[in-house]
Amino acid sequence: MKVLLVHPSPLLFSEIYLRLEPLGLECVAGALDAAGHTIRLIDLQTSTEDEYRQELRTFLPDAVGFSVNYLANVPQVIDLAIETKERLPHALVFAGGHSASFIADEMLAHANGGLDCIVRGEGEAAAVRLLETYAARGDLRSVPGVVTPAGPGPAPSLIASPEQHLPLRSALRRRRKYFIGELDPCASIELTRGCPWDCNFCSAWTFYGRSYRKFSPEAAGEDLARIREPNVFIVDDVAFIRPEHGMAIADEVERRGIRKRYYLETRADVLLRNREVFERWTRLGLRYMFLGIEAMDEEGLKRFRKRVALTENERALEVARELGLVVAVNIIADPSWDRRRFEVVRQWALEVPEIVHMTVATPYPGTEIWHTEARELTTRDYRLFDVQHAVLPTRLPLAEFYAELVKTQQVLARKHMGLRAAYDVLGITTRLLLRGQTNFFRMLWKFSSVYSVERLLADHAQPVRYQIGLPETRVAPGERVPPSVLWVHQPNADTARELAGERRRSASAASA
Ligand code: B12
Ligand code: SF4
Repeated sequence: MKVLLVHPSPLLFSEIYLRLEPLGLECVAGALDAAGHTIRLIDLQTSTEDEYRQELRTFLPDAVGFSVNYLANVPQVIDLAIETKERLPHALVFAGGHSASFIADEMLAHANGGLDCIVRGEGEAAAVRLLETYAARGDLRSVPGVVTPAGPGPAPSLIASPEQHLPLRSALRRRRKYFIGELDPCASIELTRGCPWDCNFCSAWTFYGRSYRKFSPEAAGEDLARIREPNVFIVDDVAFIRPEHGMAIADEVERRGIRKRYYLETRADVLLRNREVFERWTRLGLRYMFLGIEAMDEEGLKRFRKRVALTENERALEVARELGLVVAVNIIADPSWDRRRFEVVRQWALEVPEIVHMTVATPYPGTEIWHTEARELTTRDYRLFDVQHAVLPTRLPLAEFYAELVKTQQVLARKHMGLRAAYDVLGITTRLLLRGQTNFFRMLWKFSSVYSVERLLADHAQPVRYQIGLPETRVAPGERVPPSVLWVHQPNADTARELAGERRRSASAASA
């Protein structure tokens, strides 16, 4: 079958700091390719909707699959799905991905026949089964994870091994458009899948039923060796949780003589516990690290169920500095913040050498706070659920809240601009421009045109055609939301074992 896979357009956040390849879609492409299908992949982060229409006309796909990892992309995908169904009534039109998995029924209702089904959970095996079933004119509801307008099929099942089909990176054009900061161009890779923690604002763990699976060092080495780009973003939610795994991949990287520069994300307690692994990876090319700090006080950390102490965050920043890493951290601004809270963050951000990002606390489907948040949503426009807009009532008038947010973002951006001067001294921008890599350079100048109070307020004033549904299950703040309500993949024996092990390790690290 001819299959066209589509990643939607970028959102506010990725207009500035980074643009990354659609790895999940490439994984699905890898599995479909191995099953004998002809694949094309179009990424609307780097192509236009007109180019998409052109693909429909020239390629005439039998099936079109959209990736919906982000709620804010839902309206665009619904519109494109409806249009696709009109143009190619016999093609199977489906969607999958992180957000689609949490709001499958809702998306099918919005699309009103434009989408034949949603694939919940991991896409590799399910997409292959789906196309087989469609080709045989079977009932799509026989495929695990599939939800159709007529109802759901069996529950999604975790694939036996995520490394069975490596991502089909060759399906993606314009690869030089992907970058993060000065890591330009930059590819992405997975070394593990899932997260054993359970922060209440996050849906990474609820998607995978709190499971945590590792790619074998051989598969990780093989995938890395296939990457042509000199820079690599490791997409794992928490990198190098298990030190022996991080070391075994490092052995493999050394054995193969792979030399890249890396960006990864991890937690403060993992960095403190496995310092020697990160140290070794800095020798292999690790340059940038994102640490999920989230709050600047114990109370905030507790509120997010981060399971990390403030002192650990502080120590982890020191360790990262000692290792010579450039560290980015994120602080979550709550809509209840007043001017003073923003001012405290601004002061702190100026005092620390780290790159500081700020997002706005946003409950969204798949997270516990979606079910426990007592405050009423002030908007149900999917496009505003991008953690850059306030979707809960702000204590300050909205325009003033945004004025504080933008002022803070500006202070943080000026630090980036300061970095620009440093990069110039180091010749980084010149070198990149000489190689024709302009992504990083553009990013340095774009900031003020993207982050402005007027633009944020104008986003709230747009007409809303598709509204996000409200949670059916409400739970009191602090109470647990049952996995049957929250989780896409249900727990299995491996999950339970991994969790028990992680709790033991955390407890012994805390008492050490
Ligand atoms: C890399 C990444 C990004 C990249 C974007 C990458 C890209 N081009 O898609 C960047 C850094 C830009 C990014 C930004 C944001 N991200 Co992000 N991101 C991730 C991260 C860490 C990894 C994604 C990934 O590549 N995973 C590996 C691949 C293999 O998995 P996958 O994409 O989920 O794909 C699998 C399935 O979902 C499914 N699938 C996916 N697409 C399709 C399509 C079809 C047709 C089918 C059948 C199946 C299918 O099959 C795939 C293989 O099994 C995830 C966390 C995670 N663990 O997934 C968060 C995550 C997806 N991001 C999240 C969020 C909140 C954001 C932000 C809004 C805020 C932020 N500060 O992080 C921004 C804004 C996004 C935007 N578009 O502007 C949330 C999603 C929440 C939500 N429901 O909306 C996640 C889960 C992180 C979290 N901790 O909660 N992100
Ligand atoms: S915020 Fe990070 S540590 Fe917490 S559950 Fe999400 S991915 Fe895991």
